Amino acid sequence: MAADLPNVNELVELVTEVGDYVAAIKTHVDMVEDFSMDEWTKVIDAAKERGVLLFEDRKFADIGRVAQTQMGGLYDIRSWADIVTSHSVSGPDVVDGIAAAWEGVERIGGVLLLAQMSSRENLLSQSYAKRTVEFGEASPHVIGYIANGSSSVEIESLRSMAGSGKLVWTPGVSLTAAEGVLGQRYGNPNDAVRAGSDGVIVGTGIHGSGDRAGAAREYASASWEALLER
Ligand code: 6AU
Repeated sequence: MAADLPNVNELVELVTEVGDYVAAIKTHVDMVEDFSMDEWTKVIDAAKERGVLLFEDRKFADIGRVAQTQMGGLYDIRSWADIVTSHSVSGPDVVDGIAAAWEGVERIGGVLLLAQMSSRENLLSQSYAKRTVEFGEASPHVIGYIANGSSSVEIESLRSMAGSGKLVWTPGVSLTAAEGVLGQRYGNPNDAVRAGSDGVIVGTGIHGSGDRAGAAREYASASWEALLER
C-alpha cells in the first residue's frame, strides 16, 4: 500500500485502518511535513504492531558510496525500512551501498530495483529492464523488481526475464481509474497479478477512498482471487 500522505498522524491512522489487509506500507518519508525521528517512531510502531513491513520508496540512483550515506541522514532510513527501492541507472554498486548501510546498523533489508515504470513516456526500455534483472540476479540484496502495473504485456515480459526467484511488485493499479494525474497510468489489479505480479502497490485507490479499510480489503481479495487463477 502506497501511503502517500503528508503527516505522521494521518499515516498512523491509515496504517491502523488498513494494516490487516496489506503486506507492506510504502512510504515517501521526504513528503512528510512534520517529520522528526521521534514522531516517525509512531509510524514504525503502528506497522510493527500489525506485522506490516515498512517499505521506503526512496528510488536511490547515485553511486554506491553516496547511497550508503543517504540511507542515514535526517530520515535514517537504514534504521527502520525493511525494503527500499532503487534505480539501476548508476550500475549495480548502488545496491551494495544500500546493503552496507543496513549492515552498519546490524540490520538487513531487501532492495526492489525499478525495471519498469508506470508513468507515461518513461525511459526504462526493455534492454534497460533486462540489464536491471541481470544486476538483480547477481545480488543477494535484490529481492525483486518494480514493474509497470498498467501493462499486462510489460509485466509478463518482466516476469519471464525475472523467473520465479525474485518478486515482481507493480504500482499503477486501480479498480476504478485508467489514468491518474500527471502522467500516471493504471491497469486492473486482477490483470496485473495474472500477468505475473506478486504484489500490487495501491496508493490513491486506498488512501483516496471514503472507506479505506473496505478498499484495502477489495484490493487484497482481487489480488488473491487472481493468484488462485494463475
Ligand atoms: O496508486 P497511486 O498512483 O496513487 O500511487 C502509486 C505509487 C506512488 C509512486 O511513487 C509509486 O507507486 N510508483 C513507483 C514505485 C513504487 O516505485 C514506480 C512507478 O513506476 N510508478 C509509481 O506510481 O507512491
